[in-house]
Amino acid sequence: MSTAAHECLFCKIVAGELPANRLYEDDELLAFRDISPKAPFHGLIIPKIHIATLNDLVPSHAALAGRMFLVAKELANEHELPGYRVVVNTNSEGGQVVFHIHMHVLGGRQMTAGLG
Ligand code: DGP
Repeated sequence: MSTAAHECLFCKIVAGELPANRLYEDDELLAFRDISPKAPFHGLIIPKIHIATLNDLVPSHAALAGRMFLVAKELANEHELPGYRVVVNTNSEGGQVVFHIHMHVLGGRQMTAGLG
């Protein structure tokens, strides 16, 4: 399933048309708190451009995608998370609900071993 950029929830957050508790921003990336946190710290990192899913990444996105990991590390450091988990749900079968690629960063509690 894909969502046109003009009706995408996360594009609206990027554009400032919907509020979000922003954690990090640069020219290419935005991070904000998840509205329904699954851990004491639950951030979402997104590219500002509309990319629907991990399957839509192409080689020209490599630096952008790599920088999402660097922002995850920065957020973890800034929020003093000794350990954390990053997750990219992909497609409905992978638990993806919002079709604008995003990296979940979860921490602030003990994560269970394994991924269930
Ligand atoms: P996923 O299942 O991977 O597509 O996760 C989407 C996440 O997005 C989910 O944890 C809840 C969060 N979310 C959905 N709508 C909003 C919103 O309007 N604002 C914020 N901050 N988070 C949202």
